[in-house]
Amino acid sequence: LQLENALRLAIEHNQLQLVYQPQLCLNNNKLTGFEALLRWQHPELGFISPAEFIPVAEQSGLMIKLGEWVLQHAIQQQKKWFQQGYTELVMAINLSPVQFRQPELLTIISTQLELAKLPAQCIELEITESAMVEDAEQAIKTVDAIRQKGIWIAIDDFGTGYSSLSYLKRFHLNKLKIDQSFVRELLDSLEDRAIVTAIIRMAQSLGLKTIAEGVETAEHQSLLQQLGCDEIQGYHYGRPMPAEAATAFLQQQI
Ligand code: G
Ligand code: G
Ligand code: MN
Ligand code: NA
Repeated sequence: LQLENALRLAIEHNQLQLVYQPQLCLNNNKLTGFEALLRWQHPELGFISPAEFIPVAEQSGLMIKLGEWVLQHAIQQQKKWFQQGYTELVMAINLSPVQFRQPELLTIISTQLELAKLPAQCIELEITESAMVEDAEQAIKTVDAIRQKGIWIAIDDFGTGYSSLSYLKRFHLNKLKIDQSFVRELLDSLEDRAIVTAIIRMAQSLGLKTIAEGVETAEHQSLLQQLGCDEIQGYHYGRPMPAEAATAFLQQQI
């Protein structure tokens, strides 16, 4: 409850921050965009991880407000970059299951995009498998409505949820984000290599893009490239960084 109240105040008083982690295309070695990630530095409690406060937000009903805050700020940042001429960049935004099931979701996103005068292709939504298992019929409709708008959908933490693979057929998705738990020991573990290889092959056959997360070394990157993975994200290419640092990172690209 203490954390819940603190979070409510933090949202009201703008104490939250978004950081941006770059994503790299392995086919042309170019930056494709950034993932927006929440950060919370509490004046007394110190740094609190989203892994800790997102579940609190989900359980307390704060997630809708927090999710709107994230959408608004990520899209406003994207607008700045778009106006600076980075018109091909994509901003990946995490959606919690509660947000995904919110009936007003598409209206909120459309309004934010219109306010920022951004085309829908400028953002991509990351949802987890767990968002799709409950009420699959409704979830398919939501995914289709998002896709209809021209917004891409990536499945976050792919391979770690409890859902069956049948949803890959039923949902019209764009991208699988291979969870970092499979990437971490990719060089040493035959099992992880087999799993990652299989995910990439399956995605290719289904016409889905792949991005591997948690890529921490050049060796990981080069193996993923050999395996046919489309994109990577991780400390090797770039850490999550505040907007100013992300802008500097952008400007260093050739
Ligand atoms: O950035 P970090 O690894 O600390 O994030 C931990 C977890 O919090 C990840 O699972 C990430 O998806 C989640 N997370 C970070 N930012 C957001 C956000 O804006 N919305 C949602 N729903 N989850 C987020
Ligand atoms: O939304 P998602 O569950 O994908 O969250 C990604 C999380 O992984 C973020 O919290 C981010 O800080 C973290 N992260 C990003 N790159 C790396 C990495 O190379 N190694 C590790 N251990 N964590 C990473
Ligand atoms: Mn994510
Ligand atoms: Na993930």
